[in-house]
Amino acid sequence: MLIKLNKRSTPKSSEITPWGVYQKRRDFLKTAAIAGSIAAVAPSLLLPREAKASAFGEMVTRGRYSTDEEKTSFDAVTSYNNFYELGTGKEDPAENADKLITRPWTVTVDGEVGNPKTFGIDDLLKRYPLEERIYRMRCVEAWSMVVPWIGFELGNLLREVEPTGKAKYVAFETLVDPERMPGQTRAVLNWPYREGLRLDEALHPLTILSVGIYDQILPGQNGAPIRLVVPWKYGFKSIKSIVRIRLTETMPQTSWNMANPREYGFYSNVNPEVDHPRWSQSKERRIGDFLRRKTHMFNGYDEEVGQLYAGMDLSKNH
Ligand SMILES: Nc1nc2c(c(=O)[nH]1)N[C@H]1C(S)=C(S)[C@@H](COP(=O)(O)O)O[C@H]1N2
Ligand SMILES: [Mo]
Repeated sequence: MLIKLNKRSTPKSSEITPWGVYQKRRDFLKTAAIAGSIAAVAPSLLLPREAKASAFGEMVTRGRYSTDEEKTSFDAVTSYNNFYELGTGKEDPAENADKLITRPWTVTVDGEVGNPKTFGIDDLLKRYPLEERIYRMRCVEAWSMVVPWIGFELGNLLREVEPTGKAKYVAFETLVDPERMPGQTRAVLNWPYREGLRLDEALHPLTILSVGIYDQILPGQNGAPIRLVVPWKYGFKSIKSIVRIRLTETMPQTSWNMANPREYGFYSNVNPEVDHPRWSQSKERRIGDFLRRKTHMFNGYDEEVGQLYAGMDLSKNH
């Protein structure tokens, strides 16, 4: 069986049809691939190696950069969340996730690009190669998780819209719709939730747009239908339920920086040496563990991303 959906992430009826259609398309592609092999094309060239079954069909490959650390349980990843649009408590997002209807859904990519586009979500789900990336994630609140994301490199999407020579940053926005996002009836943050990256950070191959976890479509509480994942930055940079991506010449505003610039900077790289004004960042508690562990520079991804910040004072650019 290809579609294994946990009860928590069971899609609304509005999602079942597109997924059913999508699944049939995948099955068709597989059949076509096998037919192709009869016409003397090696099947290994058509089907990815290490492909595994998931809600996405057998098209997801184990990506590079995955950690082999023990994964945080599906239950913990989907029941202990920060997602203020669905409530400020850790258990609110799972409770309110059924309100977040994700069809129809579009993502507009515009700004300093030669080829601005609006993508339908079902197109985006099959447009680029999907990979499983098992990443360490660390929240500024000093807890961490290891999450098997399914997604694709943000760079694939950005290259397709052809950034102009002026593009230096990428700004992201979450949906605004108090009916689907009941937390937006309160002004706890300035909606829409906004985040931003420098263009070179956005183009780094570690930076992905995620559409699933644990072989399943992304549950609402984790940012359905599509969210950013930037594993060397504090969790809040990984913006959920994205509807707009805009390339800009100047540094974009971000929700947490607007709310409290002293506590949250634009870069927000995981850095055990630069404490949050109200607490230390040198240690973290992995969800499920009892004892705290050391926090590593750039969340342990320093070899991959350290160069991006050569010559920058990271206590000023925190
Ligand atoms: N739109 C939106 N994105 C968001 C948030 C939010 O409140 N709204 N919270 C952030 C924070 S603080 C964290 S730690 C991560 C949590 O992601 P997870 O629930 O999938 O672990 O989402 C981030 N993305
Ligand atoms: Mo966070």
